Amino acid sequence: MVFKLRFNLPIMPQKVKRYKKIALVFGCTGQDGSYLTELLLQKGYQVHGVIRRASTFNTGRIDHLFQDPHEKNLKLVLHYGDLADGSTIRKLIYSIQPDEIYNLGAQSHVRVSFDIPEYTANITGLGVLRILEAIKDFQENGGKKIKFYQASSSEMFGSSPPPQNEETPFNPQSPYGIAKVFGYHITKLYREAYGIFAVNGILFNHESPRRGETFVTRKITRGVARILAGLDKKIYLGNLEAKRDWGYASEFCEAMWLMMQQTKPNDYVIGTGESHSVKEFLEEAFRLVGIKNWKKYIEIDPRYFRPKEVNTLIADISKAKTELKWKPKTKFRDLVKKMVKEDFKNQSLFDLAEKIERT
Ligand code: NDP
Ligand code: GDR
Repeated sequence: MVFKLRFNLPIMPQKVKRYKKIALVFGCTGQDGSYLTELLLQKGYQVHGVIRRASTFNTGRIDHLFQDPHEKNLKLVLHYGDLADGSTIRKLIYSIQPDEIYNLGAQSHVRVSFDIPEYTANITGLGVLRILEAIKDFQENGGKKIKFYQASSSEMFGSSPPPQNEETPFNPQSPYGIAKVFGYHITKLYREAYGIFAVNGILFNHESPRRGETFVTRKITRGVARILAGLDKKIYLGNLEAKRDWGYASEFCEAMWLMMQQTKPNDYVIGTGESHSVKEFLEEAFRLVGIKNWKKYIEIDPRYFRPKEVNTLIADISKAKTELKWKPKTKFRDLVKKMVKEDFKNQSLFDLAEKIERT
């Protein structure tokens, strides 16, 4: 039977299920999206990823997972879409009928959100509502239950003193943080008002060799590698005093999946419980290559200061430890090492990369 709907989109009967579950991932080309897609494929899911049309290739982080669309029984299927485009989001949900939707898509750069606040609010904030509305509509019209994960952020806590947990008040300090607070509340509202299985993962900073090159950790590890390769003389940075709770992205994606496997939907803080300053990150990255006087390679450029800063973030992950049985494994020093090593390989500094591995 085919149900006709007010938006004229039919809910087609489900095809024979070949996969354990079907997931739809917004932001599959990002740092987290790539790790999550890997994880879901390993778990036997069919993954549908939403990619943005761009004039250059933007799938570098998932190229190793790519399958020729002409193959049969595709495990990874890519679709064009955009969080600004509600009608396509709706179409994707009706045609794919996923069991789980992960929204990792966002204009995710805090500093840039001061330059493009309206766009950030539209994508990072309203984008969440567009997905939730489509899920609500789908379910109200006889579609199956779909679980929803929202990538919420420690930036929502902003100036609230650490440690921060699920009960800490939000005091966001950027258009990005404010857009994420909207995403958080709208997710909670759709859970409570419409009974949708919708969860917020409130994730603290998490990094990896796949981290975007303009976020501070990757800027530093890439910068050190480029200096050692003779390509650059300095790294230009902003506020070195800010403290962040930095974890390893791949492990954090496991926490996302765990949240979606609980019997009841809930919100969870995910982090390491340890905080380090940008300065400490610099010290550690340069220490790995035997440079003590790192200051001579750093120049402060005011353009990287933010109109308002978040000083210190430290996660209290008691709830996730108890209920999800999740805890971080990678310590700060190992994270820096992992990132520096990969950036050395990217600059073809293989001997140095090996040396770092042995330290
Ligand atoms: P990235 O910036 O690496 O990835 C963001 C993803 O969103 C990319 O796939 C990007 O596509 C996509 N995207 C951007 N704009 C749009 C749009 N208009 N429509 C559809 N997709 C879009 O972020 P991370 O992987 O680091 O983070 C994942 C999510 O988690 C984000 O929502 C981020 O705000 C949030 N978060 C991240 C934390 C972190 O420390 N990494 C901590 C807490 C929350 P494209 O590749 O084409 O640019
Ligand atoms: P953040 O990460 O703003 O915490 O957001 P980012 O790496 O951009 O900044 C961390 C801290 O470093 C300081 N800093 C600089 N930052 C950048 N990007 N570039 C610089 O040159 C520089 N110099 C100093 C910043 O001022 C800041 O204090 C990240 C993103 O992934 C968000 O999407 C996510 O929600 C939060 O983490 C949790």
